[in-house]
Amino acid sequence: MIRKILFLVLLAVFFIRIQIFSQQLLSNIEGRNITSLNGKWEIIIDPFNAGAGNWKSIWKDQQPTGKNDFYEYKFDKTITLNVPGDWNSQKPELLYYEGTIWYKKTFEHKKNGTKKYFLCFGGANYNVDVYLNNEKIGSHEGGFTAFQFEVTEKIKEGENSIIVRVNNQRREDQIPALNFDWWNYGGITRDVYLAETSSYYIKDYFIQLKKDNTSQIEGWIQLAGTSSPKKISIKIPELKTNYDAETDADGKAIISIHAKPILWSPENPKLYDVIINTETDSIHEQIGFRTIAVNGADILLNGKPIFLRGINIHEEIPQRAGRSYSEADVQMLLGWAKELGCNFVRLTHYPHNEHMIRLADKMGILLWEEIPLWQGIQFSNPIILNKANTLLDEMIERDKNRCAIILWSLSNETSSSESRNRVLSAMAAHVRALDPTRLITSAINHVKYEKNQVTIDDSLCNVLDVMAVNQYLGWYIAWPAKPENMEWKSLFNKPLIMSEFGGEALYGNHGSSDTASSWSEEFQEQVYKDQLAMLKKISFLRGMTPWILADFRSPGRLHPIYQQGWNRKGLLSDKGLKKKAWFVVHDYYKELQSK
Ligand code: GCB
Repeated sequence: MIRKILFLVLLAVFFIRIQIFSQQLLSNIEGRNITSLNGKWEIIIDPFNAGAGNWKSIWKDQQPTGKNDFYEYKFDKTITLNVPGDWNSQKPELLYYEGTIWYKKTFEHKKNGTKKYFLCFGGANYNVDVYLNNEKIGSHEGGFTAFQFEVTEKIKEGENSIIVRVNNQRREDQIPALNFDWWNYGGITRDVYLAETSSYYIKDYFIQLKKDNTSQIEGWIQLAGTSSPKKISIKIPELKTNYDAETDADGKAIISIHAKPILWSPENPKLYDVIINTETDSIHEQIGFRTIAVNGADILLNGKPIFLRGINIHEEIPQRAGRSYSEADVQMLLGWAKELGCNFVRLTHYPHNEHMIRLADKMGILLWEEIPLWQGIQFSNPIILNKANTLLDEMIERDKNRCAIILWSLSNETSSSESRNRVLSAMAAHVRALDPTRLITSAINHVKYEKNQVTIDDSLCNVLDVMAVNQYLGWYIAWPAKPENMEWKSLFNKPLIMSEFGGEALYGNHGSSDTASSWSEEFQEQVYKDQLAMLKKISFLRGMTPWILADFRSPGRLHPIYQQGWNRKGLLSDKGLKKKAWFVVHDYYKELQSK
């Protein structure tokens, strides 16, 4: 009996995994033939999820047909939300909303029988069901990764209707789980497109410098919709390369191109036009070439040691108190990072929208990208590893050709346990198999404090390339000794990034520099001065990302005067104004740059 139950559980897990893995994204959506479905979508707010049952069945979008017929729902052109965009910042009554909203959009379509069509969502938080012309075409779980559905058979000539059910309720078996320190923005938060491809098409590709070799470009091109060999070519005009290859029975071609590109770096973010052609399809990309590696405690960019002058950024525009989603939004966020003197950004705590990653490539800002595996995760639940690996797949599938990204991060602040170690080690192996060219990290917060000594001893570091520690000495933890007398040790000969440190201050609030409850700019400034006094002495420190660029909304921040639903650890206020601590970091980064 027990064996039978075990078998059924395994079978269920296997099928869920198959369902989750059926994704596989068409990469570089904006480089395709696309029609935007952004704009106003009609909505129905459904806090009890009543429209998902047989009784109301909102996805059927039924209209009364006789005198005795009626339906207790209706999409209406006067009740709309903008897509992309979170719902919380668009209507006051949705500020704290956690539940279901149904979205509807109609669009005209001219069908070409020789083409294939894909409905592509950049992201929607958190659980989503998608219906095209009243038929379900798929589901997706996870608030920060892209998903797509092929709709070639279901799309019609003339008017089509998309209905999407989005539900952002927090649950303990989700990633993130019940608690997290940011706003649970719901909705279709990123761009939506209809993409058109030829019958066989370039689905995906991975084009990078070979690890540790700056004159060999390697990778693969994956076609879909064909099982016979097809010719492909890759042109990089500036490098005068024109590489021809043929796909195998799985539609894959391995590429290896001898070339000597100018190497991409923050100082010279050189991108090359790359054009991939098949007989029926063509894709244009911009790719930068660089290597990234570690050697003992050093991080090597293009073979040379680098110090990462970083900052943490949430995907939020504080002045609008809403999710960032556009090119203009990310220009502001990365513009601030540049002004601060950064060459590196930690994209907390989830994959940000694709505009962000592409702009970082252009601006020369190195990136750390992570999945929202943030405290309180149910590691002992067998479903969690599948969900985490799926998020890693989706993140890496979308961003693997962006040279700005040097670090994939597995998690943030997890406590050591048998199940945590097993899950995170399996995730690390999964990432290495997907992308052997980049480094792996994870932000830990369990270090050993003994008087003036701090020891990094979390065994998770064994599977990482770069250690990362979040610590709040001077804020959540009182200084056990003078900051300049603190000594850091590590059981591992690896580079360290101080991935979080800081304290809170309300902009414009002035007071004591030695009393945390003053919430003053002076206190926060002192935390930064003390932290730098300590950080400068850590011999294996190779980067830092203070917490955080700007104040951000978080429902758990309850102080009625100083917080009002905002985490106030920003170097910038919720209006984008510079607090005193900004200048401490800014001046230190300037000093580092002049060395
Ligand atoms: C942390 C978390 C971050 C929080 C921050 C804080 O350790 O990683 O998500 O926002 O502390 O402000 O407490």
